[in-house]
Amino acid sequence: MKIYDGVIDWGIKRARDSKMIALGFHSVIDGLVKVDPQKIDNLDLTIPQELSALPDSIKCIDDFWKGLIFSFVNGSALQLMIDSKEVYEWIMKTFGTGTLRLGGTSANMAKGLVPFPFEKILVYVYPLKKEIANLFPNSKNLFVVGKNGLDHPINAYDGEGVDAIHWIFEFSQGQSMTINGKVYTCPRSNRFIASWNPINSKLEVRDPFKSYVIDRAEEISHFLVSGFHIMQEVYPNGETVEDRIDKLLEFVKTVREKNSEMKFHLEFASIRRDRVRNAVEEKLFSRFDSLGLNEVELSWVARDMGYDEKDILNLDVERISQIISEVMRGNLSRVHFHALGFYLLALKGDYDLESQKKALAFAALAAAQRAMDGEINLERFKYMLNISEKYDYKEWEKEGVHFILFPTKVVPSPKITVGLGDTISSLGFVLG
Ligand code: 8BR
Repeated sequence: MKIYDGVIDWGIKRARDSKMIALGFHSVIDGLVKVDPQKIDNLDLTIPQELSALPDSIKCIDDFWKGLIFSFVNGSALQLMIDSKEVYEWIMKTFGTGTLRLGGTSANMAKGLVPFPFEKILVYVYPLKKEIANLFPNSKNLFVVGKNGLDHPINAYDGEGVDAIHWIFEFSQGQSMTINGKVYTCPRSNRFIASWNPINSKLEVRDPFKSYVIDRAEEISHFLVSGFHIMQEVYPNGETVEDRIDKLLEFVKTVREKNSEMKFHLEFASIRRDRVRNAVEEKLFSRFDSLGLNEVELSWVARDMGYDEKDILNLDVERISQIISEVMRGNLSRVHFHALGFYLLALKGDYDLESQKKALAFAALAAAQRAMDGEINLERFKYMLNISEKYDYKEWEKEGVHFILFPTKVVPSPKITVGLGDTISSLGFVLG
């Protein structure tokens, strides 16, 4: 079976025939800072020996250093939320914003979808300041809701400033730093991410986006929701993550009442806080149509359900499909799991299997091409067809769930890998 045959033309036509696609609620500025260890030499700190000894968020300057040093010394990626305005101001004063880049799941998805002939990609950006507006691609099919309705972010921004930022502190293998008089060398190039985003950590759906989507629900076919990974368990005003998720559900319900055909996708991302993850699993899985996640994220879901996470991380397909089946006990009818080398798609009910498969193939070509070149270029998709797949295609049915194991194209030395999961999930969902 030739699973990639005719897929490029099919995807382009499918995109052309699309309606409006909405993306919320996580668009942010990434600030890239290349760490110069000479400048932060001779810190007087005790280095946390294990991950469990780290603070689960940054509440003081010492917490910030602990996170950064842990990442530096171990060469392992780490992301922590900043919970204190004083620390945010101190980082801004000490390091500045760094090099600004567009980030956040929704903005990444927007960037990955606008090169295709979709009619309208509507993205939620709050606060929409000049700095973030300027980072969006200059595409005719990209929109935010501004004061005068749909507009490109650059025509709709309101004021200037960097109110929300995800700092990415990058270090290189071989750099060294002196801590408590001892010299440490970074074993592997890596990054430490410190995120300041109190405005969006409540996952609030604000006007004018909110009323626009409710009023124009008929025009929207797909809605992709993300941003749970920056939520807090309890907010300073006493609200909890469960309260906030209930509010989101009210919005989803209102929109569904206006357009029962609209499909909702939940992009999981790295939700590290247990209570937040549990709230998403318990309250949202059964209320969305589609779910997208990678092996690390599914391993957490498995652990929350009482299974051994290692089976998932080792890509044991039988165990992966078992966990997915359990997750699909509610109304969730589509799960797109992605790993390096294959996707596993699970479907329940009324889906057009041919479209779903072609959408996976198109997503795989897009991910490979983006990995190879750094950004989407439709002209170069055809070259990805020559890469051979390492897994065998497989399709089966178990307990009412249809599974498709879909072999993907893997680029040997990728230029980028950040944001690939967002490209894969969003294309698979909107084209399928
Ligand atoms: P996340 O962003 O959710 O981690 O997903 C990353 C996905 O990108 C992987 O699951 C894999 O499918 C894809 N990917 C990676 Br990582 N490296 C790739 C490569 N070199 N070529 C093609 N796809 C890749």
